[in-house]
Amino acid sequence: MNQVLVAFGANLGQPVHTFHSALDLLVAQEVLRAVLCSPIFSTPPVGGPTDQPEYANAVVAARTSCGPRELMVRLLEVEKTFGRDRDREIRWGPRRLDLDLIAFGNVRCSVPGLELPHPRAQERPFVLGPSQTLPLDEIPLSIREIVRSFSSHWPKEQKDQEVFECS
Ligand code: PH2
Ligand code: MG
Ligand code: MG
Repeated sequence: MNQVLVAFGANLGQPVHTFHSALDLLVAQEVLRAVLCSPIFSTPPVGGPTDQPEYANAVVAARTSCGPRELMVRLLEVEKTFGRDRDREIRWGPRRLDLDLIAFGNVRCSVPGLELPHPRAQERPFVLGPSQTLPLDEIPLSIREIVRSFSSHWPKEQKDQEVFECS
């Protein structure tokens, strides 16, 4: 079983409801097991149009028997199931569900369609802040040190933006 970290993001529709339903589906499909969820936070948009709504963001640490590429494919399918339409959206613009594979065990790779750990994770407070709420030994090794050393930079005002406790 591989240890993985998946980031959830959304700022259209009902993000909290979408996160719960998408996670339920991934567990029902046995794509993710033994899941641990961060709280869901409300975060200001980073990049993209400045007038887009705030995002809901959370991370899930889990185990998977999928390989990295299969897991990516399964995440993309679930994004689609919950109304993501990549043909009609703009880069870093509003979306119904974004599921980013942040890290997969100790895997480091950079090939088209698969970069691990996620190349922008280390500059994204909306990924590292929620990750820092989980036990460090549940965070995949390839990103653990980045999550650990980020703890002091997660702004207090964003910590206070917790919108829903995941159960
Ligand atoms: N995702 C992006 C671009 N900007 N900003 C926030 N706050 N949260 C996100 O999930 C997010 C973003 C591209 O995937
Ligand atoms: Mg993303
Ligand atoms: Mg994405």
